[in-house]
Amino acid sequence: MTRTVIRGGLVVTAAEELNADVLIEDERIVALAAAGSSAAEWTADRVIDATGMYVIPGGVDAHTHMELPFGGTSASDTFETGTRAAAWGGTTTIVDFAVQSVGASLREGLDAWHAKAEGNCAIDYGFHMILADVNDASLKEMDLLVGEGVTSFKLFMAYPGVFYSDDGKILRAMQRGADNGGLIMMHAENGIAIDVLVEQALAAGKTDPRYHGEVRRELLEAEATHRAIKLAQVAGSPLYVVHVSAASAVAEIAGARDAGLPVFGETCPQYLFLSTDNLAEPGFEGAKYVCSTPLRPKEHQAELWKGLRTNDLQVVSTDHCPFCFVGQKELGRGDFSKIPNGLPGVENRMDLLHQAVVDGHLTRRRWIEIACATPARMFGLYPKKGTIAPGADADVVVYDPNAEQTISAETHHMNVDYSAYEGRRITGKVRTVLSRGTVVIDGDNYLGRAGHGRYQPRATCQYLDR
Ligand code: DUC
Ligand code: ZN
Ligand code: ZN
Ligand code: ZN
Repeated sequence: MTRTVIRGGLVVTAAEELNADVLIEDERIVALAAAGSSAAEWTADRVIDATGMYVIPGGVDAHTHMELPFGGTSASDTFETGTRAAAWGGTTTIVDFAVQSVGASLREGLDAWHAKAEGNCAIDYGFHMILADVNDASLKEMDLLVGEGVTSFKLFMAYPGVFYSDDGKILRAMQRGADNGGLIMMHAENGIAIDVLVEQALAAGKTDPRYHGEVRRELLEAEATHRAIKLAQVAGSPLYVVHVSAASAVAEIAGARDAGLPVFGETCPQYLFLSTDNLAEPGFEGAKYVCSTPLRPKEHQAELWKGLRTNDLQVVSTDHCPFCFVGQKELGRGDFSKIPNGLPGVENRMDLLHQAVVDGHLTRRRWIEIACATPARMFGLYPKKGTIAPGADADVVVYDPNAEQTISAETHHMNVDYSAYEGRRITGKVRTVLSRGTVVIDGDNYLGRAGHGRYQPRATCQYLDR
């Protein structure tokens, strides 16, 4: 048995902050004790000095797309490179999206994603399932997947002809989820209307990246969010709206919650820190910021921060889906609709949200709540993941709140040739990362390995009685 003690730090969880030492035996946290109490007698094989540091749970990023095939290419981070970058950024669990292909079973999709991930991940991982072909057989398969720990299912109101489901299919999947405990996650944008606007924009010669933001109208995010909420209400199903970017969509979610409905909302760092100003950068630079839902005008940011503070939004995940500028984003030169959708971010989330603490948008505990504890609870991983407590996995980050760093593609570890946050100054930096008791990041050294990360079957959403 290996005993590790983390001494002298400020332990921050979603629930409390305390000056405490943390005792780890092998893969688990076994005790916390106030500095100078019984902790003084703990013997250890390894002592990590956390004086002046925060000791926080490893981040849980509940929305990533490693190796996602999209728009004729594939997201540039593999499970190996993407999970290693996540570790560098203080994230110790990801929940990635396995994809059902049209005409194929859920099982085939899930098996394919297991094959991509197994033996390659630096940190622990689980899967959601994208339902791209809702039919009698795939609805039945949902029950089986819930039984084996794939307890959430993403549906798309966007991308006709690719992932899109019509309202009837959505309703049927929601009814099934209401029955089997699977949480329905929704990409809420009216893709049918958007495709008309895309065609009209291109016909009018509007081909630059900034038109991606213009055709994906805020109204069409709000409308789809509203419709998804009503469909979920009809089905008696909870609903988790992914990557919320529009203030009016936040209002729809807040209204539903105020009415007592089990509706949850996620936003992402790109919507909190970037805007349509980035999409309008000169030349083809804006392509770096093409994702869906799209970036919005700056005014929306205040509403997203407010939603996070009032708990109308509960989770910040990245929707990490990187495409290199050279050779991938460039596929859309002369036609914004051919720019692969997605931004890199899995490595930056914990730091950006710490910057939000420094800037006064969030409290320290809320930082941990939206980035660790709530995503773990939402997706059935708590308290194994998302907190620092006896019995929890020893996924622990020693975080230096005073270190200064500058985000840059020159120094990041994601397999992508640009950073969406290039040049941004951050106060705060990851110092040490443990994944199930193993030190994977020690200062400037990577000590992890592909294959350390283990598949995590998940319970159903822990905010709902079952
Ligand atoms: N949005 C993105 O930006 N990328 C992948 C899929 C999605 O819905
Ligand atoms: Zn989406
Ligand atoms: Zn409210
Ligand atoms: Zn996504």
